[in-house]
Amino acid sequence: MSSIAQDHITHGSLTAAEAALMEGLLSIEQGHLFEGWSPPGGDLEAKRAMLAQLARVDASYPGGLAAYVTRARTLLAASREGANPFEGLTPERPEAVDLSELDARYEAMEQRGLEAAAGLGVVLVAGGLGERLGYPGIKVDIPVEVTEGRSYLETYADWLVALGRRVGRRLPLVIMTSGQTHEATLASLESLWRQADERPDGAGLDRAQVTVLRQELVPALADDAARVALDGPYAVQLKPHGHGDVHLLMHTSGAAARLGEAGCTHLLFIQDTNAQVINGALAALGVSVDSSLAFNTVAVPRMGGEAVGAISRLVGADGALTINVEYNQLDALLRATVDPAGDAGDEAGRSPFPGNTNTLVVAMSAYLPTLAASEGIIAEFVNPKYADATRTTFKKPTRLETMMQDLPRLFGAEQRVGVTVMDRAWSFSADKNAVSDARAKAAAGRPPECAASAEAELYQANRRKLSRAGVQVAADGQATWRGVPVADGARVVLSPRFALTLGDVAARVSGGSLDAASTLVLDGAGITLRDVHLRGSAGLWVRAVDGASLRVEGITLDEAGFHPVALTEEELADPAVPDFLKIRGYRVVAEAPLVVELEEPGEYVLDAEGLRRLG
Ligand code: UGB
Repeated sequence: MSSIAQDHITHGSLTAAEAALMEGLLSIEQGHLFEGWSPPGGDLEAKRAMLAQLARVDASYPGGLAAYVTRARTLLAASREGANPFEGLTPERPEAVDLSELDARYEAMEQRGLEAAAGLGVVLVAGGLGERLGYPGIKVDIPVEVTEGRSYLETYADWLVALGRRVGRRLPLVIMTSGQTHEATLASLESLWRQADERPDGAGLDRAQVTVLRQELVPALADDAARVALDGPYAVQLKPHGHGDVHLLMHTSGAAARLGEAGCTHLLFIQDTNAQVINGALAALGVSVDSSLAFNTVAVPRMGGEAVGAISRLVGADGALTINVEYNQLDALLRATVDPAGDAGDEAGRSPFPGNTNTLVVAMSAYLPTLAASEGIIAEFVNPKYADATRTTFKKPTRLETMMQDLPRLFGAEQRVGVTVMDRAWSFSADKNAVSDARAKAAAGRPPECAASAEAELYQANRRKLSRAGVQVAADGQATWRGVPVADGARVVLSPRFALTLGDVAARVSGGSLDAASTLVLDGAGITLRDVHLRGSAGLWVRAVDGASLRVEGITLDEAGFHPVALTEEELADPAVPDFLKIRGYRVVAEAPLVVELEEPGEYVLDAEGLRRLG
């Protein structure tokens, strides 16, 4: 029993709750936390702050610090022994539904998803900071593209609102933040709600449909005995617990239960910087419904060695489990089982395993009982960096971590786990890397996953939608921004208000052509285009409130509309230039685009005679 702690407990300067917390900590061999304390009565404020920090963690973790430390000891013991979590399991390529082609089957799944969308809720994990991205703000605030400038959060909100209006139900959005992203995320939501209040058609995000859950940090562990790491004499070190916290919070906050009671049948889990998710989400939901999947991962072709999880079917003596094997574990697993070359991929560098995008469709019928049984603690793991071969001391403190995609580890055999493979640029193009890392990845033949590639692939996916609808779209070229090669072509922004499915695009656009340097922005449910030709760098920008129908037909534009301009070295070094431009290396300059903004419901036409109101 630590005498310093005991002196404080008996001294009487601490409250009963503080003394009880200390007793509890002593009972799980954490007395070292108080060895650096001054004698009772001194530094009372600092001591109370440390106890408050510990009390907050104790309250936010099911079973409190005792449960955390006990679990940590078990996991650290297994890790020290070098236990292989995949012992006895052999990875195989998983069965998957292949929706790589935007064909009739894809459209059927999309329609199936639309039919089920009234039961959909979206869960956005946005607690991560953009260390790798080197971006000063929160990632959801980054504009996905700089033609119209919608951010990731605005893009997700636009999609959810448009889908809700289509299916006649306000769809719920749950956002997980962390201490590092919470306040800024709330501020951005306030801005979205103000935008909604100003819209005459009410087509905006409503406060009532959003739940914000803030993930707490967990104690860092200094050594193999799971002693909590100190940060000076009066503070403990805390670290992120990982995005698997989303399940803990969905459970402990009651949000999952409330969504179930409100009629949610499926949850779509999405990451902070993957705007392409809205292209494939309905088709993925359709697959989940069509195949009665408890858990469905949207996956993409993966390159060997890529920092993307590999969806594998792990086969063992007592059955098989389709699960994500994280990129830092796959190589060892493959070498130990089926492939001495590890995660090298085939002669073209392709991995046999689909790549995890962390776009997950989870059926509430499986989710709710799993949360109840696990209290939301999903498959925690520990990954210490050992200081030496004894594997008892660490180079730096470690912590328990959990990943959202490990949920199926807790499923029973009756819960079907599936994978839906989609074309990569269509469904997944994240903004995760700073320009320097993106250049290196591109040079190594891997997706750069940066702001410029995310924007380029948003346009590319939209060009595909128009091309499928019969528009003559100039072939993709290539551009290079700050040394990162990206697809180049007409900059097309189709808001979710304009189209939610491939069928919507085909119903609203026919004929026409887009030159490679042209720009087209369509934002409104009542817009249709017929035989519209954009020549050269012409630009057409149409925004129409719900209730305003506009037929654009038989026009050819060849005025200089928009064009991208690379940032100069001076601009890249200029603090006045916004970071969201620097991380992509260019801005889009509007010269003389044809802009049509309809804020009054009614019937309009724009043709060779110009813009007219018909009714
Ligand atoms: N996130 C949180 O909300 N809280 C946290 O504590 C941590 C993260 P990263 P990661 O897309 O290619 C994932 O850091 O975890 C949010 C998959 O595991 O961007 O390294 C964060 O805000 C991997 O299999 O990615 O790798 C972000 O929205 C692969 O799919 C999300 O969680 C990889 O993503 C992901 O966090 C990928």
